[in-house]
Amino acid sequence: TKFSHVIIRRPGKSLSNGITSAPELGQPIYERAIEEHYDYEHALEQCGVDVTVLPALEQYPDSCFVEDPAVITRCGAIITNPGADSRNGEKDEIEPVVRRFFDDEHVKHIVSPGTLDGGDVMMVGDHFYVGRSARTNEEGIRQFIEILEGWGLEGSEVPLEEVLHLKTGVNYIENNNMLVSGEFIDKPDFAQYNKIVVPEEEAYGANCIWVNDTVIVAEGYPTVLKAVQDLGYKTLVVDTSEYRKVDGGLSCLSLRF
Ligand code: CIR
Repeated sequence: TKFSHVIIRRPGKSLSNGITSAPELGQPIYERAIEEHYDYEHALEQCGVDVTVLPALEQYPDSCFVEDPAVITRCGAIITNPGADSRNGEKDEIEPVVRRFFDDEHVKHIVSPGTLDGGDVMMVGDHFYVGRSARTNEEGIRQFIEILEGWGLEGSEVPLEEVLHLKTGVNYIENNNMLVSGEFIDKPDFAQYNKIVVPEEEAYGANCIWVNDTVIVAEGYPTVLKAVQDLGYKTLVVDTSEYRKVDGGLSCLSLRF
């Protein structure tokens, strides 16, 4: 795997009204969120990818989390049908952007009653693990796997019990290495990988991204950072604490392909 493109979208002031499971963390502060977003952009640039920056969409508070309305594979793109009502319209905003990179034949859709959020999809080579969550349903997964198989790729379902999205708790950083936390530590689906177990108090830090042999790690998760460095990766650290307040992290903030 090597990525050449990344798509990100600036947060809007409405980010403070994003969906959250952790209101006790307070609302994101726009000025800080923008600063963090610039830092994220610059980290990506250091990984040798071409970064497309989209403008904020105030009508969709969670729209900076571009990972959810689309999944991009090496064979084509899938526009999802996001499972949260307030986010569903984001699919129509991302589609024209995705079409800059793929022709008609290579853009497919998840359609109702199927729902799916890209945050529930984890790519491991040509295999895609798909979390069945509050956002992603059985029919969405069925359609998704059917599209993958049409391209010679494959997928499998992973039922979720605790976390919002699959990648909230498990992330693949290539070379057979997988960061696992909470409910994913003992899941048989991931037994074959070299698992890096993330301690409970650093669970948020499990959401790292691999971008061309550099792993970007969230700031403030020293055990995760050291474990990734000990595996021999180059690392970059980015503060995503404003996004954490609305359940967002490093992977949600970009589409990488
Ligand atoms: C949401 O609840 O949809 C947003 N507040 C956070 C989305 C995070 N996205 C992701 O994990 N892929």
